[in-house]
Amino acid sequence: MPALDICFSPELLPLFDLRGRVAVVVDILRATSSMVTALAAGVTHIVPCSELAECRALAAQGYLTAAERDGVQAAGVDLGNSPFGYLDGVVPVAGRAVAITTTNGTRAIHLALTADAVVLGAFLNLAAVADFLRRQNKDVVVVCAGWKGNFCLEDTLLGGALAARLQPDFDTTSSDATLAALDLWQAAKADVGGYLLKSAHVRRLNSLESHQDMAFCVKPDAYDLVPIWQEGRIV
Ligand code: 3SL
Repeated sequence: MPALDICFSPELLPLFDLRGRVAVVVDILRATSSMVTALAAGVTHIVPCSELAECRALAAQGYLTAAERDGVQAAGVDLGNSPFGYLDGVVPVAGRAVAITTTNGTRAIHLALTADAVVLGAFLNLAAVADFLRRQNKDVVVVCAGWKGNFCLEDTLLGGALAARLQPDFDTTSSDATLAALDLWQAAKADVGGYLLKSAHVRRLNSLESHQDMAFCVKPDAYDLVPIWQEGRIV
């Protein structure tokens, strides 16, 4: 039976051997939720960039640019990191490619690339990711993007929700990290949005926009798609 483990922070990734495993990168608030939404809104593909300059350089090749640093949209780009940026029609996104850089999410994607497959997980596509993982029948590591190397509640909750969805087909009892995430999920699942009001990132993003974003990002199973890394891009 394949096993599901959870890496609470990219800083812990050196302790994991991702070869032979599927990595599910999660940054619920908000990078992976926004990327799922972007693809659902008709974006053709996404290039996750480490640096703003890299992102801006791709604008010359016709890419839309999206960038967030410390929770706010960077200067001189088309989009920030709100999922509503892909839905509100202010910037038409259907049929366009997006170059994106964010504080933690895009970094976590790059750090996970030694895995056999790298997919993006969010509450928005939880059922689709669970179905995908069942078909792969490989060990899974949920890579939480965290915040600047630190543990965060929202990504860990997604790990617990995914583990719960994969029971009893996956081993979710061998790793203390997975057991802890499952306990956290039990505590929060009745009202994920309410639970996350106390999280550091929601307090950090203490604005109307971020509360709307959070309410959207915790909706389960809104989109039936699994963003996957293929040849330098997320499709
Ligand atoms: O750090 C990231 O990758 C972002 O998701 C953070 S924020 O929610 O856009 O502030």
